[in-house]
Parts: sequence; structure tokens; C-alpha cells
Amino acid sequence: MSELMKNKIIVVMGVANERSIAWGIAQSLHKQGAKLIFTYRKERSFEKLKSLLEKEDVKPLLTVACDVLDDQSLEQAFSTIKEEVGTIHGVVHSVAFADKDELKGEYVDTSREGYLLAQNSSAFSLVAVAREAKKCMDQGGSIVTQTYIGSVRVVKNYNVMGVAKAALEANVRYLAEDLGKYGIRVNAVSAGPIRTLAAKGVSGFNQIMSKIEENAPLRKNVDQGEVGDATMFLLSDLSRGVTGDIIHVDAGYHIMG
Ligand code: NDP
Ligand code: N5H
Repeated sequence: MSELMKNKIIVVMGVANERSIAWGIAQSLHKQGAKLIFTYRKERSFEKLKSLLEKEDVKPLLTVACDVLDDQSLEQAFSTIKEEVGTIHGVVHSVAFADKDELKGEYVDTSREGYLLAQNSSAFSLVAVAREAKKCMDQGGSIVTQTYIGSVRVVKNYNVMGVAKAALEANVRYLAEDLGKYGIRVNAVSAGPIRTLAAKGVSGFNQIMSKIEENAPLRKNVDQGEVGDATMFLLSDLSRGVTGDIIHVDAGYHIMG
């Protein structure tokens, strides 16, 4: 077994259950010898995380609560990480939220409140996380977030989240420029649709998946393992020349006209 992530300590944010993209990433990182710290928001996610870690025999360095909407919670989480662990080498930001009612119907009907909540949770959160994480990244490092093609194309029902992902991708570029001088890289993975808790109950999901099976160059949908491995690459030294970029892990779907 190769150990691409040996001696690296990575913070993983956004495991809600075994289907979470963040859990796929954690498994890829674990396989390559990374030491992991997990953050969660809801108590229910914490319970799921504990049982997953036990089941897969992953021993985390730390698990800590962190609500990305709350500055105090963010500060607290990363100061705990600094005190208990010290230097970290990477962060996985796999967090997004929009009110369910905003993920259907016409985008023009988006409420101010719904717009701000989606932006706050899904786009500004990367800035806030990067600012706190930087304090623990004194040897440089890598920050990776998760985006979706609805940022650059109009995808039915994605609505307010598409606009939030567009902002997230711009955040990746601005943060990459700021943090590059400290040896910290910032990138995103743009994943194809994967059935997770966040995707549950959103209309049109099945249709989107069949369209990809028919039209993507690889004629298939992707899974958490494929996204996990690409994210691991961006967190590893193999990608040391890559920053401010978006890598598509979508079976090639985005190249199609
Ligand atoms: P999950 O539902 O598994 O994960 C979403 C996570 O976001 C949960 O762990 C949730 O934690 C967390 N979260 C939401 N709000 C907050 C907050 N305020 N503070 C801290 N954590 C928060 O879904 P996915 O794995 O699908 O989603 C992960 C990322 O991948 C998202 O950015 C999503 O947009 C992106 N993505 C997903 C695709 C898909 O098809 N599934 C495709 C492309 C991108 P909690 O429940 O504890 O609040
Ligand atoms: C075009 C589509 C399908 C329609 C849109 C889906 C958008 C999903 C993104 C957000 C993150 C979903 C969301 O916030 C759901 C919440 O309102 C309700 N769910 C929850 O609260 C659960 C319990 C928690 C865990 O969820 C969160 N977010 O905390 C896009 C799909 C083809 C691809 C996709 C699903 C993209 C994506 O960004 O996730």
C-alpha cells in the first residue's frame, strides 16, 4: 500500500452519514495514511460519524463541533485543533445548505433570506474556514471544497445553490491568490450527482442521473470513492503545482455540448 498522505494531518468537515462525499474523502485519505480530524454540526451527524469510525476502524486525532454559520463556533473549533493537535496540512470543506423551498420552481422567486442563507452556508463558509485554518497551517497546505456544474450552467431546481456555487468557485480563486504566498493551495472538485442526504428528496435527481449515464463520455455516474481519490490528490504533494483550480470528477459530462 502506498502512503501518499503519510505525516499529513487533514481536517474533514461535512460527514453526515456513510453516503456523505466527505466520508468517501476520509476513506481515501485514511487509505493513504493521513491522520484525520473531523468536524460536524448536528449531534445526529456526530453519532453517525462515531459509528462509522468504529466500523471502519479509523482512529481520528480529534472530533470537534463546528457550525460554519457561527464565527464563535469556527474560532473555537480551530483553536481546539491548534491546542490539541498543532499544525495541520489540509482541510476538506464539504459543506453546503439551502432551504428546501428554494430548490424548486423559478429562481426569480428566490427570497432574500434564502439567498443569504445559501451564500452564507455554502460560499462565505469557505472564506471563514480558510481564515481560521490558516492559523494552524504554518507549513503550508491544501484546502479543497466541493462544487457542482450548476455554478456555470442553468440546472433545473439547483437555483439558489447554483449561484452560491458560482460564488464558491470565485472564492477558490481569490483565496488561492491570497494564501499562495504562505504555501497554501485552494482548489475545488466539481462532482457529478451522487445520492447523499443533501440530495435526498430534491426533485429531478433521478432524471439527471440517467442523463449522465446516457451522455457522459464514460457512460456512468461517479461515486464517493472517485471524488474521494481526486480530493486526496489535491490534498497530497502530487498536486503541489495546482491552485485556484476546479477539477471535474463527473465522468467527463462537463465537456459535452
Ligand atoms: P451530505 O448531506 O452528506 O453533507 C452535507 C454536509 O453539510 C452535512 O455534513 C452537514 O452537516 C453540513 N452542513 C450544512 N450546513 C452546515 C453548517 N452550517 N455548519 C457545518 N456543517 C454544515 O451531502 P453531500 O456529501 O452531497 O454534500 C457535500 C458537498 O458536496 C456539498 O458542498 C454539496 O453541495 C457538494 N456536492 C454534492 C453533490 C451530490 O450530488 N451529492 C454533487 C456536487 C457537489 P450537519 O448535517 O451536521 O448539519
Ligand atoms: C440539480 C440538482 C437537484 C436539485 C438541487 C439540489 C441541491 C442540493 C444542495 C443542498 C446542499 C441541499 C440542501 O441543503 C438540502 C436541505 O435543504 C435539506 N436537507 C438537510 O437538511 C440534510 C438533513 C442535511 C444533511 O443537508 C445539508 N445540506 O446540511 C443537483 C443534484 C443533481 C446534485 C447535488 C445534490 C448537488 C449538491 O450541491 O449537493
